[in-house]
Amino acid sequence: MSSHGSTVVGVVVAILIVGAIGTLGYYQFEIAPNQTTTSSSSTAPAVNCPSAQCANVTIPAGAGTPPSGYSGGKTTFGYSPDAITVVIGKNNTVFWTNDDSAPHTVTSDTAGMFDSGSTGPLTSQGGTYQYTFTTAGTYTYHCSFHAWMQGTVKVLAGTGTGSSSNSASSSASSAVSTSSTTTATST
Ligand SMILES: [Cu+2]
Repeated sequence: MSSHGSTVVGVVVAILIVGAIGTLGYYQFEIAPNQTTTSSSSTAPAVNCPSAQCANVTIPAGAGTPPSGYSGGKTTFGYSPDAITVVIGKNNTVFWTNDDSAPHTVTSDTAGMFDSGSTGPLTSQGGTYQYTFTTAGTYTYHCSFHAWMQGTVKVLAGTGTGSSSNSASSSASSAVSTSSTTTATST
């Protein structure tokens, strides 16, 4: 009677142990890999500025070599487009991408206003840099490595009053996150 009882207890304990191992195995092989995937994908997306909210400027391949016939001074070669016009509250974040193998910078001609830096993100192919202009005006910039590279950003004041432009910018920022998700998926 007592030996039969301890056999039953032993079987129950064995079932509990098998169940616990099975649960651990399920966790390691089914749940844990998903957590790994989640953490790696959160580091993956680079900053991508949606075209609807940004003005995009590309530094094309070959920009590090002077244009043919170059005889010094600044040219329209190196930033594409070299001159852009943006509107505050609409597309006043300018987003530069270096498609060239040579290092470049986006350096404001107004000292200290903005500068991607001589060791900054635009020194790598595929690197990006962005700056948001908040005051109307015309701003010129250059590449600190290549004398022929000169760009211009003309910033226009947005339309509407202060309070309505606030609501416009908050709806605009939700549009930013929506389309950056789209961009990350298509990349
Ligand atoms: Cu350059």
